[in-house]
Amino acid sequence: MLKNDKEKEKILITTAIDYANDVIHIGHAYEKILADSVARYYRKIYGKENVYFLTGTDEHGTTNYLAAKEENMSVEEYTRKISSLDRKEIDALNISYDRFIRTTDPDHVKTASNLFEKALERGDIYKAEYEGFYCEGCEEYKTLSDLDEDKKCPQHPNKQIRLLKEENYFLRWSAYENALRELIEKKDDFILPENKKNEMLAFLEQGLNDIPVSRPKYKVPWGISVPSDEEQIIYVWYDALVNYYTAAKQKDMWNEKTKIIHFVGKDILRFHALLWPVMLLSLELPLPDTIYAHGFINLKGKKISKSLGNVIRPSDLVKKYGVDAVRYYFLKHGPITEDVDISIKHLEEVYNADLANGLGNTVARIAKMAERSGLSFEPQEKEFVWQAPWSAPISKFRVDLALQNIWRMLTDLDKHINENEPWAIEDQEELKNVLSKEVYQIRKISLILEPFIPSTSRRIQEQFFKDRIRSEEPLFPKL
Ligand code: ME8
Repeated sequence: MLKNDKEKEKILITTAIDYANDVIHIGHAYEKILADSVARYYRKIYGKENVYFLTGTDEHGTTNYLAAKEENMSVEEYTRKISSLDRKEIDALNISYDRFIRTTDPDHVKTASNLFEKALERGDIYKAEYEGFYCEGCEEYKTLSDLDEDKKCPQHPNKQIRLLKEENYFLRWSAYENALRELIEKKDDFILPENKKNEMLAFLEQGLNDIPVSRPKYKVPWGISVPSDEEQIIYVWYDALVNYYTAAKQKDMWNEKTKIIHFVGKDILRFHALLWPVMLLSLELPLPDTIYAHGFINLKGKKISKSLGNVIRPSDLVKKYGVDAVRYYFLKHGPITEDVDISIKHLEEVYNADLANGLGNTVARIAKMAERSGLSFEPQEKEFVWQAPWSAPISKFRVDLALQNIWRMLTDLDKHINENEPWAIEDQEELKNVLSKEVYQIRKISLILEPFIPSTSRRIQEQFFKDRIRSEEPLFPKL
């Protein structure tokens, strides 16, 4: 067994929950595909019932409120609509979530207000006045050094920065500075990839000030009220982060027996690595095991955004190339560690090289030779080789490297075919011997492909796990 693969009984895998201000694009979708492949992989190791995979929508706060206003819709109606369109997008990608949580779900509203009240009772949340620069895009107060020369947020240059002076509830963030530093420095794999850890430590070096965790209702009318103070709304990040706990608690999965893994984009690592642990520490709740921060998908060097008009919806790609081609492309070439620039041209090149030629061609060759031989190939046990060298990189969530290993296995298989030339073997016993090895290997590969390209994996299994193997339609017709 590989290190770290089964040190706990259960596993909880989450993605960030997307703002319901607009339907998700392929950037958001990348995170879902990545987390989905990891969840599917771990279901094989831990058993289906011991893995819980959570995704959803983040529906409160100014971002969503203003988007609804712009569309002249009530915010309830608007966020319901976007949330359901998001869900269609991720369903198109065959994402096997166990729950799609909405922060407007009654159980979440209750949990978020309960946790807030508890922290208030314990004295880790207190009321005071605050003055500062607020970015409604980030839903966060900024210091002057966070802003660029003309006092705009570098992430949201189109949004106005507001100077706010208001009464808020504050979280005693500063009291946890040392605890956070120790956590980040000492806890193995707490922040991955490794280089992101230093970014968080550098942030801590600047020192932490207590931060507001509520906004006055007359300014932000859309959110969860502070139960003991109806004039205040819980800060959207405090509310949103609690979603993980809301869902996991119900399944008895927010505890020391469960390995908790959050997948997030690099822009929100800070909230997950520095704010969320403090919220949990202040309530004496268990901490996540890993926060994995991936990079950004860009198009022609530019951030994907509605205002730039370069948004691509996952479902449109799926319609054109098929779900597994889209999953494969992003898993193999997505921003797992650094930002990547993607293009339709590159997607099509990868499709032809790795899927039509690589996998598709090898499967077709073996099926054709097995059919022609007239021989029978008794199916092996569908026993999965999960903890083999090919899967080692998954313990650090490097699914791209795992796929590289699987494609190396395919190349070796092709080499085996070319070197043994089964089409030229006349001796039936020898032919059976050579082809059996190849059939065995493609069956094995079909099984290990399941977490990444589940529909294709199933198609190959249906074709090969029988005595008489037949040629079928190509898995990935050439473009
Ligand atoms: O941040 N490439 O929501 P969000 C890769 N609601 N990932 C991208 C991306 C891109 N081009 N664009 C966005 C929020 N993402 C909060 C999260 S969690 C408790 C609350 C990723 O809709 C982004 O990094 O702005 C984040 O992980 C996720 O999509 C949702 O972004």
